Amino acid sequence: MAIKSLFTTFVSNLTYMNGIALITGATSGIGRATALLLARNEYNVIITGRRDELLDKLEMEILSKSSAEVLSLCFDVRDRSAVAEVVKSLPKKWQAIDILINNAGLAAGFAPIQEGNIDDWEQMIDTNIKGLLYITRAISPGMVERKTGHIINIGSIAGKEVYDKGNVYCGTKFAVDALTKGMRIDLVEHEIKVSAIHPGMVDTEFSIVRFKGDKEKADKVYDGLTPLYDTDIAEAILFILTRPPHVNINDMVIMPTAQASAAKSIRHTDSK
Ligand code: NDP
Ligand code: 8X3
Repeated sequence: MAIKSLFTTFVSNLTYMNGIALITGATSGIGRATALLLARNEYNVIITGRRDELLDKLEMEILSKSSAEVLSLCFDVRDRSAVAEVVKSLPKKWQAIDILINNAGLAAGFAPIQEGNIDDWEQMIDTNIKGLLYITRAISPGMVERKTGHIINIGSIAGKEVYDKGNVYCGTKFAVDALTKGMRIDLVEHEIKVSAIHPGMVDTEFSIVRFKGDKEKADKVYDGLTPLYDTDIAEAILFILTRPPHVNINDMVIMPTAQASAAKSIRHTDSK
């Protein structure tokens, strides 16, 4: 652990561990798996999301499976004043956030541009781009002040390649890719690392959300292939976080072996 981080942990009065990680979108999927893995690897975790009961459940699970300390914060990343207020009102011992995992996000709908639902577009833009910015704007000044920090943005293969009917979701993830590069340029002089992970298909609640609860449509996305699991991405996050101080992983694209690109995957059909 870097001396700087040791100091941060000492002044924050939290039990000495690897630092404090705030994970947005920890109630499900990649965020949830990441919170559990980081807690098991001696990070204290701040878990966030809109579903209070799932935060409570995860908090209990973390406490039962690790010696990490946990703080649950229930808020909507789209609510600019709520984000600012939540960060401003952090209990003293949780204020020195070392790691920010910008994970909260979603795809809503799957339609060609001429038929797209504008409310869906706004939800994706407000969550995936503006929400990520609100959180980053609230937390990065503390990192700058302490001259330490690591921000990991969860982009997507949809931020590297545009696919059929992906339009606005892809647009938001291309924005995450650009913002990651911009943040890294702005924060390098403050010794803050900025990384991004761009996964292909991961079997989470993502497709159920995209298809608005239609489980049959959601299941079809992963039919006949082995997708990534949330733990695969959590492990990559831990790998990125545990590189030595002089190494930063700028960008990581992680795909299921069966998915060569956003649009090309191989599927095995049941011959029976
Ligand atoms: P899940 O739907 O399982 O998890 C999404 C998380 O985001 C939930 O915890 C949800 O919490 C949170 N979230 C969504 N909207 C908001 C909001 N307005 N305010 C606060 N939290 C919010 O999906 P994944 O785990 O797959 O998604 C995580 C990230 O990974 C997303 O950014 C997604 O775009 C990206 N990704 C996913 C891929 C996949 O195939 N699954 C592939 C590539 C990238 P709650 O509902 O409680 O608010
Ligand atoms: C999620 C992966 O390919 O459905 O970001 O866009 S994909």
